[in-house]
Amino acid sequence: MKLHCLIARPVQLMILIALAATISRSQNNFIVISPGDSPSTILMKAAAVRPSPRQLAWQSLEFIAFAHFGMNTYMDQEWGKGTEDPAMFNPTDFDARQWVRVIKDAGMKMLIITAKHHDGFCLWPSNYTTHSVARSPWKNGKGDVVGELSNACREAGLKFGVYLSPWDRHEPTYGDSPVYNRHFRNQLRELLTNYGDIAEVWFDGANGEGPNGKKQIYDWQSYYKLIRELQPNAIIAVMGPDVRWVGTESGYGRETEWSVVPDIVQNLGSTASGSQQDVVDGGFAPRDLMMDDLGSRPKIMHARTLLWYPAETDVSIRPGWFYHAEQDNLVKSPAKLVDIYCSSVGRNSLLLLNIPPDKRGKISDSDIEALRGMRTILDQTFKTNLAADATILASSDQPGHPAASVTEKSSNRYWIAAEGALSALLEVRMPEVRIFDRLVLQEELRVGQRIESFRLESWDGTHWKTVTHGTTVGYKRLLRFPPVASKRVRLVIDSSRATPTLATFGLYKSPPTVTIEPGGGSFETSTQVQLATETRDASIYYTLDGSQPTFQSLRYSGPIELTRSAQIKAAASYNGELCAEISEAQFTKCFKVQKLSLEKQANVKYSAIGPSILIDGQRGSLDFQDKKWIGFLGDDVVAVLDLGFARDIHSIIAGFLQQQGSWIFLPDEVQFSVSDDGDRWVEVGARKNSLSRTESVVVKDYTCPVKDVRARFVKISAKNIGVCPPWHAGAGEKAWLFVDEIMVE
Ligand code: FUL
Repeated sequence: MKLHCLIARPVQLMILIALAATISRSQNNFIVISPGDSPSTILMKAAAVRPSPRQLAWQSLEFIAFAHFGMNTYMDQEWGKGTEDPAMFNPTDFDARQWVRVIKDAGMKMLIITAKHHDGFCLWPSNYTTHSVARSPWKNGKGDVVGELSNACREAGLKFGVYLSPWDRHEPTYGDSPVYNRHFRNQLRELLTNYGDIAEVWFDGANGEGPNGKKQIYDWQSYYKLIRELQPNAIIAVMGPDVRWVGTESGYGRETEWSVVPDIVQNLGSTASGSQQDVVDGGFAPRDLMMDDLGSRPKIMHARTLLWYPAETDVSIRPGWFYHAEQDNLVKSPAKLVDIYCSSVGRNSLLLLNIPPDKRGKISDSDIEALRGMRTILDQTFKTNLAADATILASSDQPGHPAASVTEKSSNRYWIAAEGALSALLEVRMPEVRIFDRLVLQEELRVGQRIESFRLESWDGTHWKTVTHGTTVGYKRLLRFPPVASKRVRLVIDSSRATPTLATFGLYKSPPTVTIEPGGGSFETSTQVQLATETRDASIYYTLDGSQPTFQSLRYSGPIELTRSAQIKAAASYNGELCAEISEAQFTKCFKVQKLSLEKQANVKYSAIGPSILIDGQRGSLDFQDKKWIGFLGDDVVAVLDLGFARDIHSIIAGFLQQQGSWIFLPDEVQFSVSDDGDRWVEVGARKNSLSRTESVVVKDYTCPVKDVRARFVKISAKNIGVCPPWHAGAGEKAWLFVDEIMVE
């Protein structure tokens, strides 16, 4: 038995190596699994699937922009009906170059415009419909958004792509399948012939007609054929064969993301075995793309075909895909955008970030500011690879592929372990102890995706300690961890589908952030707050009024004594630069509340941790889902606070939220009463709402100053508007009332 094993192993290895050599010569972005293939053959076949040249070029763009702009921008809606009057489309200050500047400055490499969304309104003067810019007052019907954008992109060296919605709620032929397919191809042809190079065609899967609506059978194959004929380098994304939707619109990709996935295309097996054509163009029909895992071992073992089908993560910088002034306060923060970047680009996916221009036809200031902040944090973090000058040792390598390749900046080389190795080790020796908290790895995709699990270890003088670990790497893997100080680290590749390769190894340090201690809360008379950074030679600048810290702000020199409510924002300054990541904490001066009771309980969906959230000193943000708000559907809020004993009261404050897009409205009126015994109440004031119900998202405090009032109990009664107003999408339905925080000073 033993002997058999000893003999069999090298023989098996040789067979596998021979097989690997045959497979690796195949340059296909798909491979057929034969019924008798063993698990190791299947793994090797998976590792041999390569991106097509257009997929490879697309992947290296990393970060690209989406712009949802069109009739919906002017109608203030997300999905138009197709009956909108073209006269509504009228940008007052359309500026394609401004879009391109903003997108380029943010580090994005392509712009994809919604040339036609579901409402059918075309942003170019299509010859096949009257529902377009040609019928709008903008530039007297002579304007062409697609034209101006494609020119501006070309001028600035940015790639250009188009979103053309197959679902068209305006086009009368929609539902008459062959006729509409012809119409759709005609429009596609216009876009693909009149606007220079098109790098990506984005087909969306939405079809909201419902069971009783028009049933249109899309002739996808004919669309793909036309694209390949007219723009052979264009990527066909989402409802297309080159790139798949990551499966969520949150901006967060999978921890384990394989670009090689099985059987996601119907009829692929038969198409592949019967021809040498570009198999992914045949019989395409995506299946469930929302699963947690699409391509790991258990998923590929029973596949008929494996293909290169990488993920694209689309997400909007705002809650909506289109611009709504109401959402100007809800733009994702720089830190959130960085988190999204690390969880998409950093998880083997491409990030497609939507920045919807406003009614002027320009990207709004709030979005520009968020993008700038994000770019600064990314630049400050990834400026210097701390392993760039390290000595790299590998468990093995191959001629022409030394370990040192992984830190070479502008070389095409990559490291590859010895033929047949399925695990490997890279040791990185830096000239001195360095502090790092980010790891960046890249596989060499020209030879496929192979690594299945890895870990980073650091040498603490006596032991190797695990710093972080992961599964897939692919195009890029970015991992964040608490700062580590060491001069020796090693990357242990525990498992790989074929000989491990690596094109990039990078260690980075994110700019220092400030910790605020305590992290916020309420206090009665005064409180002390301490600020610190993990880097000793960084200084700290801060503000107390919620404004952005600058070099002109207060410089931290010791504990801050607060005697008034404050919103602290702080940033570290390091190497002469102010770090873009801002820390913040809220401190509220108010009496300690012994007990708070609500006359009517909150709606179960928005009851947070319970009524005590209303007096925890932490204010609800502009995000109604932040678990700090308490929500009431159709009901009023009546809250009674027991201060424990009689206090001299100067003011009573209650905060409310308005976000009418989510059916949340400010109360019309809030009444404030006090009592000595919790039984007999005296009203001490009332505040009416002065803001319009159409007003954008706001948090509003209803403040009631009082004089010569001494009491133990305080009551706040806020009136829900009852039902959504007649002009609102939810007209006549129950309205929400959201409250947080209640403070008595
Ligand atoms: C979805 C569409 O319905 C949205 O409006 C948006 O265009 C998004 C990117 O795709 O399916």
